[in-house]
Amino acid sequence: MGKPQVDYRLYLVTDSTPAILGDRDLNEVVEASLKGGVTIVQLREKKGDTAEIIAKAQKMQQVTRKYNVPLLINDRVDVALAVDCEGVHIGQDDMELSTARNLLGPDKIIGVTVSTVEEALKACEGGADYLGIGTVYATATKTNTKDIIGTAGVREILRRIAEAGYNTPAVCIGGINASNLQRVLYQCAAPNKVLNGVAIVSAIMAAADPEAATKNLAALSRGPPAFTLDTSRDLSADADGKAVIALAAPVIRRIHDTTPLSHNMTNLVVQNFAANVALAVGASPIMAGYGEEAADLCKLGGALVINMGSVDPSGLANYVKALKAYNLEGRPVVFDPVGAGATSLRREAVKMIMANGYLDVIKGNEGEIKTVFGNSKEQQRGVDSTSTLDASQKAKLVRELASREKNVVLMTGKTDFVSDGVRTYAIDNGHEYLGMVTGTGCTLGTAISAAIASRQTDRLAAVVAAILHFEIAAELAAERPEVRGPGTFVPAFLDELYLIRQATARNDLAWLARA
Ligand code: 3NM
Ligand code: MG
Repeated sequence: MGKPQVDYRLYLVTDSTPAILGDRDLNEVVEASLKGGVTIVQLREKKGDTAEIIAKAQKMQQVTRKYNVPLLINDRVDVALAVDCEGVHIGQDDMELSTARNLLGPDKIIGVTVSTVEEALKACEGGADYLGIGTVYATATKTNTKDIIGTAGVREILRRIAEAGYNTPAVCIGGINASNLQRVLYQCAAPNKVLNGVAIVSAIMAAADPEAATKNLAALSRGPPAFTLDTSRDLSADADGKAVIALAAPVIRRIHDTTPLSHNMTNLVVQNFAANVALAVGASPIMAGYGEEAADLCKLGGALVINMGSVDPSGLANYVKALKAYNLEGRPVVFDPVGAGATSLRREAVKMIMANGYLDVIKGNEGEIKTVFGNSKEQQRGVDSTSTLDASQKAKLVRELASREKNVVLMTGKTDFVSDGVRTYAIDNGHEYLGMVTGTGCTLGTAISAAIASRQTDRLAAVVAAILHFEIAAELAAERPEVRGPGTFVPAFLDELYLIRQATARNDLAWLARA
């Protein structure tokens, strides 16, 4: 007979607890999901007598057979044997894979939950038919999970098993829903191995209309994510940067015309300055650090800045809440990992933030970007930047991080390096006064948020526009006769940000000749 060919694309894991299923009938919800396009079903019953679970499995099998979709049983090899369904899914605390295989024989499907590279390699070696990798994002459905590994953790597992020569199919699980499904598939992809699908509980089981929810998820799992269309490949040969510079004026004009919301969760030092920079570039600032508020604010068409300059544990919880709200709404997020390597709390914060959502832009100095990349063993001093990399190493680092995160990465410094993983630009504009005033790096994050909130197409071009606007304003301000140092520089800088915007709105682009 042999093993059935399995399509893992949209994997339903059932949950009959009242919090998820409500008062609906389990089989009716499963049938609706099958109509909607679920490709494999796992019956997951954590409570109940054996006879009861067997009865549930038999009933469910009538439905899955009707749709010709495999049925697996969570944990319970005995139940799978009793009903002769297609296989089981076992966790790390369940029966050994080899024992399950001996009991079930070669033709049954055995999936294994893994959350580390070691567990994954062991499962592949032991002949698992597929891996369930998780937990991707924190989820209310399962709170006793071992580890939140984020898309970066999934990608690392895929990369390592492929390197070891295994082609075992894999799905990921934990917090996947319609708002993040495409990002998850996209971000989890390693250069040598992609995910075969996603496993979902609540986004289907708890949906008001499970069939419609599944249809939507199935469609999303097929199409390319909208945000990838954002990277215009026709700029990939833009070696001298002319094409990207030409996009700066439309970006700035659009901020001017649309006044996007710039929602800042930022540090104590720069609140006022960042709000003034937002106003000067034509955005509407709100400084709101309370995570619950993000559920409303994310609906206003703006972008979020998470600047962890004054992070503490409650602040971190707020960032994660806001990040999820913006991700859910599909609105952009700028992450400024201030002082990322300086303390263990900050390193933990970077990990938590990166594991809990998608960041459209990551900006930081060399030390911060190194920490985000994960290869920095040196402890940063305060939040000042120290430099050890040469220009080509910096370009390589931002390109690799952007390519890994599928986003835009900006490393600030005397020369800024910015990349979307394909195109990488070095920008030499700016003035030393920017380094003598506190919060200029942070407020650049605010300017970037305005640009990506109002961008129409190219995300990298929007970031470059914000950098040019900001740094050329600094040059023009520093050259003013009344500016004699960092103190007089600040008001002149705000003026120049404003004047550049006004000039650009009139299509006077003389300032851009400095780019
Ligand atoms: N296993 P939802 S997370 C059943 O990490 C399960 O192994 C997990 O539920 C793991 O799709 C999880 O509602 C629950 O987030 C996933
Ligand atoms: Mg289990």
